[in-house]
Amino acid sequence: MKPIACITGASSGIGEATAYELNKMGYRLILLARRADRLTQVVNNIKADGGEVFSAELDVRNQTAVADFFAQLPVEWQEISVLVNNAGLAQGLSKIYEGDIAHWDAMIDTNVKGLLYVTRAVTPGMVARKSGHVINIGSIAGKEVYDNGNVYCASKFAVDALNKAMRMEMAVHGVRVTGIHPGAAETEFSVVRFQGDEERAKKVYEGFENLVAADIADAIGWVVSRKPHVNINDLVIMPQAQAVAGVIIRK
Ligand code: NDP
Ligand code: 8X3
Repeated sequence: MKPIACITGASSGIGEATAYELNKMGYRLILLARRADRLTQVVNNIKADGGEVFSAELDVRNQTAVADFFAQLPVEWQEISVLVNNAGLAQGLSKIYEGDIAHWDAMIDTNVKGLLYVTRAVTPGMVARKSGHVINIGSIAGKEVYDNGNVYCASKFAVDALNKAMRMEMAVHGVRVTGIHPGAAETEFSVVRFQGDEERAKKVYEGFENLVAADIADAIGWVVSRKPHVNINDLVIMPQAQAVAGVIIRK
């Protein structure tokens, strides 16, 4: 039986690219996201490529829906080997004293609480089977704070802490845990951050060669294919032109 990987936020960007990568590597895929139409496109692409997929429209912020979804998985989809905690977003860029409370709630509820809800539902099986691999998508924003990034950075610092905590607690049960921390990757991330303002989003990636989603998916593929005794703890992956979070060398 082919191993199963579950990817949250698989309807675009890094999650979508990771779905294609892990399909190529022979995983069966559980793909989750809120936008059913976009998820269906990804599922169709994978099926056209001979892959096996179980997908669902799921908002990781809804704890009851998350718990029910995993509790009700068909038996042949229950043994998840790889969990990619990828669903996440930034909302806005502003001083903390001018911040939008709804943006803060969305980031904390998705990036921190959503990741926890999914992890709580999936990892008991890994612990019981004494095997599995959790990949947490953090960010360079979880390693360095940048101007106006405050709450997004805080949410990703929390992911960094949870990644370390998971590894500490699950190593004894044979479960691997890896944090992947990208710098600027052109996905729908900035369009979402700027509430659909595509012009503003495009400017973020002007004048340098940004990362693309496939660069991160490639790293995830490498991480999960190491020998079982090897755990890649943490990968910080940056565009060559981005020296630190807030410094991009533009031509
Ligand atoms: P995208 O906006 O392209 O993808 C985000 C994905 O997350 C979408 O599939 C979206 O699906 C999903 N998502 C968002 N909120 C929820 C939710 N409540 N429930 C379920 N799924 C959700 O951006 P990226 O691919 O860039 O982002 C993926 C991850 O990478 C995020 O955690 C982001 O913080 C992180 N990251 C991105 C970087 C970048 O520069 N792009 C750099 C560092 C980290 P839907 O809207 O359909 O629910
Ligand atoms: C995304 C990286 O630096 O664009 O997490 O906020 S950054």
